[in-house]
Amino acid sequence: MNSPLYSIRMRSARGGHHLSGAERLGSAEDLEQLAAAMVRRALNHTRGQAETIELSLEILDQAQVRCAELPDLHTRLVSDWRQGRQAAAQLLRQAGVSACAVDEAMSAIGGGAAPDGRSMRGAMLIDAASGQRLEPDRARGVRVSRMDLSSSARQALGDRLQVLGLDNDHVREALVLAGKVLTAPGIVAELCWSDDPDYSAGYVASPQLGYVRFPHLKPLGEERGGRAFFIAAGTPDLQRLIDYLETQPVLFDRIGQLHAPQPWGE
Ligand code: WAQ
Ligand code: MG
Repeated sequence: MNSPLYSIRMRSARGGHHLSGAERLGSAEDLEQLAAAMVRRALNHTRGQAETIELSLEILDQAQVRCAELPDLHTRLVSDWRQGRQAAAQLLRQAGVSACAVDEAMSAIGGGAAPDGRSMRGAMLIDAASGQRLEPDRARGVRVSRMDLSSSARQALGDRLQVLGLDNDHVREALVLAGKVLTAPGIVAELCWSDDPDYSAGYVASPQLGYVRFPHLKPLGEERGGRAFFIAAGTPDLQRLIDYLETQPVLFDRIGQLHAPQPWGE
């Protein structure tokens, strides 16, 4: 019998504004180390040193934990963020997102999707056909949590990412988050780029395309980033989708294929 899993979540803020967050799963003996790493991270963040750090830990109902496989990872090389956004838009269209929904997502993330013009704490939900924003709270958005890699999958992923020069927190965490989003009912695709000023990469993910990263989706130094989850038109129960994204525990115990970078347009 495996030892019970806990969810551990962190959010940090400075001057009343969200700085960073993190979410992991671990057994009781992992929790001290995970908490210490989260605190260290909040105090050494490129967006500033945290003034408040909230940690929340809770045991999960083991029967609820769903096991899953990570999406395949691709890197498409683009020369700058403008070409990156064009390429990302093209993939989103291919995944079934309408042109107006793509435009809505790109301009919202690029301009700061929260009402104060900053980054949101979580993700937007966007109707993939109409482009309408559906998340109930435009500052908070929807925070995906309660997902992680099993220890053997973490090891395997680290080994494979290292070969590609991609073994960093951004890639690991984004792949796991996108992986959980793709298991949710009614998700057509996801678009993301980081809100960290020193990290310009982002990705498009969809059930057919997998996780497709672009080294540039924004200029370096830019702090506006975010996420958009595109929802199939007419998804009947939005609240059920939000509950799934926020609370359903998902443990990735298998990794997908990790492909070497390829120039966009080939
Ligand atoms: N749930 C929903 N939205 C989130 C979450 C979450 N758990 N965490 C962050 N966000 C949203 C929020 O609006 C942030 O401003 C935005 O995403 C970016 O978060 O392959 O580092 O943690 O090289 O800065 C993607 C590319 C990196 C990785 C993404 O995101 C790669 C990244 P960040
Ligand atoms: Mg960030």
